[in-house]
Amino acid sequence: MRKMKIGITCYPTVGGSGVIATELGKMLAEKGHEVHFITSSTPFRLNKTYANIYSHQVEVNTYSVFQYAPYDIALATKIAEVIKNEKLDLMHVHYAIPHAVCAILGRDMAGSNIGIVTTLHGTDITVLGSDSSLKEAIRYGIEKSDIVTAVSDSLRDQTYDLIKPDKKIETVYNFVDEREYFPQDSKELKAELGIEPDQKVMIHVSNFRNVKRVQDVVETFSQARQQLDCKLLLVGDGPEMGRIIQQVRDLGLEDHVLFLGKRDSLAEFYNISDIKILLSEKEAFGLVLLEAMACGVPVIGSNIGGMPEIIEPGVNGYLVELGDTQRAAEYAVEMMSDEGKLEELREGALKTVSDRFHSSKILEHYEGLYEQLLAKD
Ligand code: GMT
Repeated sequence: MRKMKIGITCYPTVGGSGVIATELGKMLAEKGHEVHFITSSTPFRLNKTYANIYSHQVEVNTYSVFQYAPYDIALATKIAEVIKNEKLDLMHVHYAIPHAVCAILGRDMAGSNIGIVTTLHGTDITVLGSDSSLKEAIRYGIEKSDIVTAVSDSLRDQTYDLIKPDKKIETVYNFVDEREYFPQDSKELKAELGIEPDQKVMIHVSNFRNVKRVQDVVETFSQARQQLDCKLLLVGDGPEMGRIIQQVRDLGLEDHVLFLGKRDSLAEFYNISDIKILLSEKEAFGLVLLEAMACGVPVIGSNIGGMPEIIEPGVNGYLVELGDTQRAAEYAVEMMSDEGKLEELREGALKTVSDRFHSSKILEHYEGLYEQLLAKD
């Protein structure tokens, strides 16, 4: 395979799309490609120096003549500069707006004809796609990209429904770095957190946005605890946190719920957990499900978005209808009280990751798409 010069633009802050973009860039660089991140700040997972990776930061100046700082224009200008100076072969942008639109403008400014790959991650379609002031820009970003991918069939179909683009959209699933997410013994961490060695643990990881319905997770845990002694780890932070703290107090669960805040390294928390729970009302894929499964943790998810494409009921976890906390609690108790079944589900979770979502497979898929673009030249 020929070595390519690839520009990547994503939101660099914590969030699934930024994680996927950064991990993809790191793995491409390991395979010998030259990767140029063009972002507003260094992506948070790019926390050390890597061979073949370069970071270009977008500077946005504020002038009194502007009511709003022109970030999108500054990004497009930076993309143009990097395309020309570094002689990029292609751009891979994450999110239709603003990133695809900025890449199209940047390519034009540079007088270049390099290919643009756009990956849709979810919020850019399921939330922004319903906003009439943005819909046309999203459609433009999709239609003017050379290749468009979505992180699940569900997101692909939702994009066709909501945006109606005249463009083929290909599904390329999320992946994890299996060298970071794998089953390992974390007994010491369990003790440090004051959890008894044989006490069962449920984990939820999210950005505590309304769509994550963390209140359903707490409600499920509360019902499960009536039948089985267990703890709940809540990892992450976000707008709903105050409401969740109050709910935990109201249910008298303060001693059983551990608020762990935002964490960079999640593998050790998955490795002290028995089940993972994600009851969102919108979830294009659910990267955190894959992270948990890669550590051998089976999952309970809601039957929406991309989750049914990952969760095989009875094999690697269970699906419940949106808001059905009673069923979720029944599954949680069933899973945590039957060691034999839990072991089977653990094996199923690990097998799912290696058979269907292995990073090498996803990476090859993206590289194949890049090759298609270059072959057009
Ligand atoms: O889940 C979030 O709120 C963050 C969001 C993002 O844009 O970073 O995650 C989206 O992209 C992830 C990576 O492709 C997916 O695994 C998440 O399911 C998706 N989130 C939603 O669709 C809500």
